[in-house]
Amino acid sequence: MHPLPDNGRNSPDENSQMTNYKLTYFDIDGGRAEPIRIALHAAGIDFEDERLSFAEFGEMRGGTPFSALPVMEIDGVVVTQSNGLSRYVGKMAGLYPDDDLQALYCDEALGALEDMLHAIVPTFGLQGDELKAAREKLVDGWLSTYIKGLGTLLERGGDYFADNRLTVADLKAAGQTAWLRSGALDHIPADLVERLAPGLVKHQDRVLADPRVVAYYSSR
Ligand SMILES: N[C@@H](CCC(=O)N[C@@H](CS)C(=O)NCC(=O)O)C(=O)O
Repeated sequence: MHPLPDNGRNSPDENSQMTNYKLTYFDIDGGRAEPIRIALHAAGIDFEDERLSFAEFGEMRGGTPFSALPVMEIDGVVVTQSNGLSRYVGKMAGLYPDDDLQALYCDEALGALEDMLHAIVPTFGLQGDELKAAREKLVDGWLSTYIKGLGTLLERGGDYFADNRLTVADLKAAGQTAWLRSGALDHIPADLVERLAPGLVKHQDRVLADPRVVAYYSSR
């Protein structure tokens, strides 16, 4: 239980200011839950950060509404969908635009980043030549389309995707840029983002240097 921070975005209702949050995701510093974790920390909200191994998730998979993570329990009520959760927590953290058009830009980036993940995920579990062919097809096709498109969205926004300031879209983008650049994905060149949308690389550095992001990782 915790008092929500007084950032002018919360209901003044006394009851709404004592809420239990439990976020369940894999035990990785990244992925779909990371923007939610960072935003919860930035909002000063205590939460239970449940981290499951892949084996543990395998055992309880059917226990989540869509057999997937993250899930968040808000006073015991289970809620899914990472982008919706990022928006919800982002509003409490001051990491989501108040202006409707800027909110649309933020949502657009969140949606495109999610689509990019959905293009990559079907290659998980493939092996050998099959994996190589699928990943090369991605690099020649959809993955490059998404990277270039996200670079264009960022150019429109300037230093950030929306509202000229850090939002949850930037947190999600920086995580995915880091992942693509890490070399962890076989047959996806680690310099692909740099070649197609160098602005996203500078953006990743900018986001990682933000005091709220630095404070989150210092707390880990
Ligand atoms: N639309 C959902 C997608 C959730 C999702 O696919 N999560 C992945 C991990 S990031 C998962 O749990 N996959 C289960 C599996 O691959 O078995 C969201 O954004 O939260």
